[in-house]
Amino acid sequence: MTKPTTNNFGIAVASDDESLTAGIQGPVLLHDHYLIEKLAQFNRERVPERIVHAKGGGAFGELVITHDVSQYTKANFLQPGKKTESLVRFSTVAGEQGSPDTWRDPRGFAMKFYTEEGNYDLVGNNTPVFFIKDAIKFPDFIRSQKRLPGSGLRDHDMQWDFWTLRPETAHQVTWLMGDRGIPKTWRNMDGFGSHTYQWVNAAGERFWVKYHFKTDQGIEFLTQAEADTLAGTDPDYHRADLYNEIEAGNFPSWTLKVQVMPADEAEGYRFNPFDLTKVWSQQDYPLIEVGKWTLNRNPENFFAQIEQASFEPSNVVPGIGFSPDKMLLGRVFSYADAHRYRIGTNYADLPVNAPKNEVNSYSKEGAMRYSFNSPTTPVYAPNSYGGPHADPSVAGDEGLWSFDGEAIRAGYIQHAEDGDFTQAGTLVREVLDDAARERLVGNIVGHALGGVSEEVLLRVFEYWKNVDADLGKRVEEGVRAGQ
Ligand code: HDE
Repeated sequence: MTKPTTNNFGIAVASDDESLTAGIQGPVLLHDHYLIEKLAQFNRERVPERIVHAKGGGAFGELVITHDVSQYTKANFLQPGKKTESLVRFSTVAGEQGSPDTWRDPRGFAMKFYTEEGNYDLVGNNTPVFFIKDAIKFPDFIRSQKRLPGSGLRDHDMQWDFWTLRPETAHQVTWLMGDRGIPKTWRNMDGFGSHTYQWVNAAGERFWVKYHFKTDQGIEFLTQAEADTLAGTDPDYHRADLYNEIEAGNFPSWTLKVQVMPADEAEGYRFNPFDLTKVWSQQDYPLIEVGKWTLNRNPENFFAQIEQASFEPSNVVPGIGFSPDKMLLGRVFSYADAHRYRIGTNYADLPVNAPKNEVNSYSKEGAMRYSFNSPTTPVYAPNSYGGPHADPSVAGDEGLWSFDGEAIRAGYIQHAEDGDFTQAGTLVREVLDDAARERLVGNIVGHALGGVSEEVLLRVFEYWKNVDADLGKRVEEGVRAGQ
């Protein structure tokens, strides 16, 4: 026999099948408060979906530091031998919650590390770069990738209109239209912090750093045709794969590596190291191995632990800091703002979001607040009654850098080899093999034939010729042949 059903307040209920009526087929009675509780609760089961990255899935795991990077960072959880519990959420970007996992899109790769110094969130993607380089463009960019205001339909013309009017998108669009645009599973893709972050060691020396999570399962992708089929037959294909593999005890893992640039090398580097549309050549800054990150536990409840999970680039711990990357600095505001709106003021209280170490915050009250300090802890600082005090000797400085103080709206400083198309061209000519280039052309042609106007098409051909003359020529020939 199972336990007796109760209402939300532990009171046993008589039926889950019959509403209370005045006699058979009589009026339903208002004081059937359990009927009302069920219907009212049902109406309120959703929180607003994420405005981007709405469709996803995730799991818990562990980061183990296998190499010594203490010369670069004092972050406690990055010291040799440290083990830290972790949460990840993988996602697509533009699709809504019910959209297929296998649409062509970058994949979100949002990681949370429950460190002894507070939660460290590294909220990246499966590509090392991004479409734009200033947060002010983000709403425009995302709207161009979603739906037309009139019909509510997605529109390739709108996507290419935006991309071809903002040439800095070329590097990311090359990644997007290539094999990395549709990973075979979330286990078969790399993860990147994407931005340049700052590491600070115990001596206060500063380094710029790029994170790489190299999949130990190998990079594998779906062709456009395979992905289109799965979008219809198994729209939750990626979510199911991760869940089932972990259930079966096949724990996926990634090797964490970093590129490290001493702070004083940034100014002279051939690319602006803070421009999110650019990578650092691994010839210039080789990958340094740091640790092993393994996913080994599924969520017990998808809504409580994945839908309500909150990740924020503002969560940095001592030894880690920000950088002049304007996209990162915009995100440092935006994510906590999104969580306060989407989940609620006290979202950090939810078990999946709460740190494992002690919270000595002066935050209090607000909707659904249930954690609180001792009755004698003052609710203000400074105070004379033993309340917590801010202590710079244990706090990190979140990354400092030198700059001139004039307020200005300007782009990035142009370095020797900076250019909107240079790294995309390098990717096409030096990284992709013939077969991958062939698939890239096919994916671009297929997408461009999806209703893009002639005026925009002419810019699309120019855009790809700027990336690589031969590629652009093949794209134009392919589109013209398909019209
Ligand atoms: Fe996001 N992004 N983003 N983003 N992003 C969100 O936060 C935002 C950007 C990324 O699984 C939102 O909780 C701004 C880059 C991931 O819960 C929102 C800018 C990268 C996730 C938001 C960017 C990302 C998000 C939407 C331009 C890769 C899902 C709901 C400055 C490096 C995290 C939410 C999860 C989610 C803002 C650009 C990755 C709106 C303002 C670049 C993986 O706050």
